[in-house]
Amino acid sequence: MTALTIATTPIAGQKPGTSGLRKKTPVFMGPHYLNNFVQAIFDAIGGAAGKTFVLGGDGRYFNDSAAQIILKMAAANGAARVIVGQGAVLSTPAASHLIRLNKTDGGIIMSASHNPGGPEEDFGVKFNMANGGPAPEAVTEAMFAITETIREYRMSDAPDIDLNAIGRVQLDGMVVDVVDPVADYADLMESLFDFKALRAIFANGFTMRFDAMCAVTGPYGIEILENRLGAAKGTVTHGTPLPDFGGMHPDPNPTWAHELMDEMFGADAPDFGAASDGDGDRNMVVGRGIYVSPSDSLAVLAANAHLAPGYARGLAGVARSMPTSAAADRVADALGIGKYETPTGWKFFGNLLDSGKATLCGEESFGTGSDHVREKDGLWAVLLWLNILAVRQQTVAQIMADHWAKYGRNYYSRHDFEAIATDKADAMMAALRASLPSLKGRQIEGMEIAAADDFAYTDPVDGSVSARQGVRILFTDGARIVMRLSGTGTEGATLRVYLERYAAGPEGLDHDPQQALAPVIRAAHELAGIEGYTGRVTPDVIT
Ligand code: VG1
Ligand code: CO
Repeated sequence: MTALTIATTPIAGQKPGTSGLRKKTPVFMGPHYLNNFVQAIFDAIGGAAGKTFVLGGDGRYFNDSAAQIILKMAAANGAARVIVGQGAVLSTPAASHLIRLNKTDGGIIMSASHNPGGPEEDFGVKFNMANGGPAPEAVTEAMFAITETIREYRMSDAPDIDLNAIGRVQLDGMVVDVVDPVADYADLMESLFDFKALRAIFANGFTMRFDAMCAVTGPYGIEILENRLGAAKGTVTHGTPLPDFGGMHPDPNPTWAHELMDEMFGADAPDFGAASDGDGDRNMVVGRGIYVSPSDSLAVLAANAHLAPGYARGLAGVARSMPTSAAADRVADALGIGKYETPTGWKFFGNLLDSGKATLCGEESFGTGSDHVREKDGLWAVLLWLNILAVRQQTVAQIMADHWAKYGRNYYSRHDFEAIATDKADAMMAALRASLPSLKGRQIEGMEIAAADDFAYTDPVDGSVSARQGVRILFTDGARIVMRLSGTGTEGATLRVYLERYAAGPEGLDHDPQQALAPVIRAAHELAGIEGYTGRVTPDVIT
């Protein structure tokens, strides 16, 4: 067995987006494509020699062969040891946990997350640092720069190893530890939540549906909910991970998790419903007859986290991405704790979590997490909700009503316009950005614009600045429009329009969000000229 040095040439477009490099699977499977990017990862972090990494993915098509390539490249680059989930599978939060638990130098996660999988769908790779969190912008930019000049990569010619057998093997001088992907993660959950109380509610007839969407959380959900907590067999649906997610779009929102929505709004709905995404870091929470928006979920979790043993000491602070509603800010203010507003993408929470400024973080895109790992964590959010339900002995609908009565309600929705021609989307955003300086004071739909800008973030820990993170239009009554282009899509451009309007109560807290937001939606279309630039009027996905 030899470590070979293989000549290559740069491949255009290997620029990581919001969360790693995502491309169509055939692109990733093309000659040298994965190899160039993996070499760039190792080079960008100062080489792999003597280091230990974690490796796993969400099990989508190409996951297994990609793992063999990455292992052989790690070996040829001199890595000492790689910890791999059995079958090359790890949920993103479980990978983050293993990086931290084993004090490794980082990890490679193979996933395109909520994007569909399969031979013609999407694949992705990202690197997480020793803190367990996604590489910050400075590191992903270094990777991209290396892909633009790369001339060679190193890879062992050793044969494939058996990733299905748990245990230790050698690969060209490197140790490979194949581990149970679920056990350590399940233990971590047991250390944070009151499993005794949760077992008691299930024993007393509490019912739940967890839709794993044929993605990575199936085995995690079955082990934790059914085996450890005693929820009825069949509580977890779509629990067998499939390389193409059974043809489903593994994105837990009302559109793509419609089976769960139908059940939760039907006769005989369970008490609680939830779903997770391709790689297990997202969550959708639904009560019987009530959908909980992710922004509201973050606020409710922040207000009630102290009811779970892992957070009994209270929270240091709450962080949310800029497009996420301000509902969590109201809770932070009431608790007298810190609140932070970051750009979209979990990598921006890392410093706040590492420095102890924030304990809970969340995004409007069905992501919530805490300082237990450095990724958002779908099952964690579900378990925290369960713990809160067990202590409060109320329904989800009652908890939401109480929350809005106390804090008021931030009506919120996101409208996505997918696969727009990139030049049209860029032209629209450019015109919108150019109009920002003239918007202040303008009246529209009976509202007055108080401010308009392009969000820039200065990290309070390391001082790094991230500019152009999304256009914000703020109204004097607290309403808000945010617009940005997606950094995770693989086809054309996706325009995300984030809409928010605050109702203080006590009246008007139970409207349909789309109706409550109607003037804000009309204002967004008019201010950006969405139809004129893109030809689109109706969003593809509303969450
Ligand atoms: C989207 C979400 C963002 C999230 C990212 C990764 O990014 O909006 O909040 O952090 O996906 O989530 P974008 O750039 O497409 O808006 V995951 O679960 O796909 O890793
Ligand atoms: Co995900």
